[in-house]
Amino acid sequence: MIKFYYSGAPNPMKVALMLEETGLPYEPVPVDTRKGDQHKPDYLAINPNAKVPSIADGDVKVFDSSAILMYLAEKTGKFLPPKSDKSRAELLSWMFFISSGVGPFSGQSVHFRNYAPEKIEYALNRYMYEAQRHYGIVEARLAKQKYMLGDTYTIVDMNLWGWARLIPNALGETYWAKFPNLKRLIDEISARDAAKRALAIKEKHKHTFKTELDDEAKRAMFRHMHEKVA
Ligand SMILES: N[C@@H](CCC(=O)N[C@@H](CS)C(=O)NCC(=O)O)C(=O)O
Repeated sequence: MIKFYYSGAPNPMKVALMLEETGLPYEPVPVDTRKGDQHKPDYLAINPNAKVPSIADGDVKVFDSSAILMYLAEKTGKFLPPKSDKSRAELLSWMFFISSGVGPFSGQSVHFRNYAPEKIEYALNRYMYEAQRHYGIVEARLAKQKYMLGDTYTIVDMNLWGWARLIPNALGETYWAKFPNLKRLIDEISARDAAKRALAIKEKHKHTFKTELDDEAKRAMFRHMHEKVA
């Protein structure tokens, strides 16, 4: 059975959605990143990057959410576009666009808005601008078609759902108004039974995660605060 190393954060939740959509049997294993579980040697053997999510499928280990989505889609043959060079090129382009753009810029935007000890105007504007620019590109695409790759719901939509459903947190409450087509897609995905089950894994398995962002949590997740390298 697939072991799914997770927390309730955006990147693990898109993999939870895919696992639930495929119906593959899996065992969720909590990784409490606020307690530093991600740095334990046993976990680093699965994900040397010390982040969630990752999966172990027998002796196959996969880390990074987009890689896991691709792995599960190829394993099951589900939630992929129709087979053609053109579709595969679109799939790869949008998967990488999300993992190298949407995810990191949204994450940094949240970090500088909510967690940075000082409010640095330049960083706030830079990350907010880039996050919005990326969502704007997605919005223009979704104004013309139902899903990211056309008429079919695929892993690209799931990949987007991970971060985009948190737009009010990443960009501010008012920003949904700017991206009505993206909101339409995210609402549609959130209403799916698989998405509801994904977001309820914690409760279903009675897993608890630390919620306080105290010194232990900051040491585990924001290691740069304690190590000056620049
Ligand atoms: N590129 C990675 C990023 C993973 C990532 O940043 N995960 C966050 C949760 S969304 C995490 O593990 N945070 C804890 C930490 O940074 O220590 C992916 O897409 O899986």
